[in-house]
Amino acid sequence: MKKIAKRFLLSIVPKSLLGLAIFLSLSVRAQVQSAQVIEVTAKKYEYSNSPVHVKIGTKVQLKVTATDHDHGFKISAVPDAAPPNGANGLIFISAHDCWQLKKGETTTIEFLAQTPGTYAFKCCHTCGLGHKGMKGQIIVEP
Ligand SMILES: [Cu+2]
Repeated sequence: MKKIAKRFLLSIVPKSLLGLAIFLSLSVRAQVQSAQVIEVTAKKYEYSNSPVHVKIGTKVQLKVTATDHDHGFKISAVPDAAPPNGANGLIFISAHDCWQLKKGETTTIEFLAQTPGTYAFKCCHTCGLGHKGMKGQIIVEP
């Protein structure tokens, strides 16, 4: 009786592991496919495509390219007018205080748009007279 049970287990375990592996690879692929790619260029003293509109729950790949000069990208993870202790509404894969945008290079910034609201971003690399006014917004729609 025990032998049969053991044989049964041996025959079924590898199949279920294989099934799990296939399931995991499919779900990882689905997640990669569902990311929305948004291209933004940065130049003195503006960001193209601003305000950027995304739907709640979207995984976003922001591809930011500085075209004329080095620039930077600093974004608030909490929406405008949120309480100071409010939870992050943008969930970053890899959070940075300031992404450095090298002229001619594309920087990919990935996040999940979890909470509706307006998220301000700005240049954080001194780039000239209009630097302080170099701003944009991401609007997460419900
Ligand atoms: Cu700047």
